[in-house]
Amino acid sequence: MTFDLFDSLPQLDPPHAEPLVPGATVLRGFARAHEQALLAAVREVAARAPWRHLITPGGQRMSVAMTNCGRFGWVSDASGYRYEPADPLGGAPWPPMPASFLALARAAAAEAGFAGFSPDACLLNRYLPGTRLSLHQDRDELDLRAPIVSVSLGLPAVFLFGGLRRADPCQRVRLAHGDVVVWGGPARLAFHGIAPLADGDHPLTGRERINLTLRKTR
Ligand code: MD3
Ligand code: FE
Repeated sequence: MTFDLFDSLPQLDPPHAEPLVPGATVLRGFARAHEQALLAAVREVAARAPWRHLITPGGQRMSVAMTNCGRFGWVSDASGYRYEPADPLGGAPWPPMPASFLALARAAAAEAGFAGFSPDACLLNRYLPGTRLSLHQDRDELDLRAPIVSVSLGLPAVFLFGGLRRADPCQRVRLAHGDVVVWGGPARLAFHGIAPLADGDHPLTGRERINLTLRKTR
């Protein structure tokens, strides 16, 4: 008879890489070993730079709640989208990048073929049941050769992944707790979004999904 650790955890696959499209790699379960440290760091960031619903330049309140850490943070308001060194709520610098975020992002990027990734910003997104993120491109960073590393925590989501034109067809990819995705090369400017979050109850986050995106903004 054979027995290993995973036999006792039937719902968990061992971490493994799945190529998605050229330039994009899903590292299933890559963050699972660090879930407690990552979630504790998320709470520390949000204690200093609270979750908020940004307003798009077109005047819409975003359904996803956001905050940032690192040297720069992504903000949106009536004057547009940009990276700022300070939190517009209060004017203090964004909280420092937690060591756990940086180490995970660097390891994931290297695993996907982007050695030397050096993010200077992390956008944190919080989804509750029903929250969505409509199709968009991430193009506010100056160095588009650097990848973006995304970390999914808590409730699972359906990620929509299209092409370089908004009208291109979308693949639907399930992103679950602990999944890390590295988006670089030809995938870096692809349109993407998140379908409305289904209700659920995650053992570590309850009715929330948290996504971290680590970025090199300049
Ligand atoms: C593909 N976040 O913060 S992460 C975002 O789950 C964002 O919160 C989603 O899109 C989320 O901008 C998706 C996956 C992701 C992040 C950045 C990308 C995919 C990407 C940049 C380029 C291409
Ligand atoms: Fe995005």
